Amino acid sequence: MLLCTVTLSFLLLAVPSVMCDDKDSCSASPGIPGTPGTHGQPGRDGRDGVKGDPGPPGPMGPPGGMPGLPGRDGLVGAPGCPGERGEKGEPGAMGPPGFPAYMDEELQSTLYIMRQHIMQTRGVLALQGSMVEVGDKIFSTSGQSVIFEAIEELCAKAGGRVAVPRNSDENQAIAKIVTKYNVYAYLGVKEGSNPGEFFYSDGTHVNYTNWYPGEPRGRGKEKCVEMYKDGQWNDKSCGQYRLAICEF
Ligand code: MMA
Ligand code: CA
Repeated sequence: MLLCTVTLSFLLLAVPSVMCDDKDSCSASPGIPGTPGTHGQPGRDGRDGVKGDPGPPGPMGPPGGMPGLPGRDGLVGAPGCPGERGEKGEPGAMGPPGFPAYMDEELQSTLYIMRQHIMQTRGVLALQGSMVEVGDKIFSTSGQSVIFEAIEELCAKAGGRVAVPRNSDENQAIAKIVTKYNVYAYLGVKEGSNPGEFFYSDGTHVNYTNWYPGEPRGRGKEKCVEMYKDGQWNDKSCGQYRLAICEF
């Protein structure tokens, strides 16, 4: 539009400069170019350009703004240590009444089989001579000869204690094993701090003894007790190898 206006103004100004003097031809001299026209009106706005890239993030806002929303839950942690054992609960309510034991056929047959198995095992051990029964007690040996402490450990592991006679029947039963194995055995008694005073492993004072004449004469230097083959006792140092006999 601006270009159009300029061209038109130039043509109008050029007309007076044409020279003509009655001849067939006219000679003309170029006119003086006119002054440029005034600027036209500004054109219309062009079409919208393509959308630009997003700008960089803005500066951090001033402190004291609203806190953001809480983040997502983290991963599940490792399990913690077990807690302390709680107190024992109240006993439960009594169950419904059952059969009397003598009418319970299944229970009766289980008892019959168990009794049979116990009798068989007893027979095997008694035949080997490694076990002797006296009243409610059973004395038994592993056949090993070891120091006193090892016998204590061995018997405890088996669920028993070092054999110790509480009466002459029990003394005879242990003597039987000592004779059969032909090795003296340590008994489950030990001397206390007062020489000549002997105690059972539960700390009570001995109330049956069968000392060899003149024993104990270790005067506090022989803390353990051994049994000879005839069943008599002698106080002895604890580090000897003696037959391990336990009681159950
Ligand atoms: C050994 C030892 C003692 C015991 C005497 C008996 C020499 O020591 O076995 O315990 O009293 O023999 O003579
Ligand atoms: Ca002695």
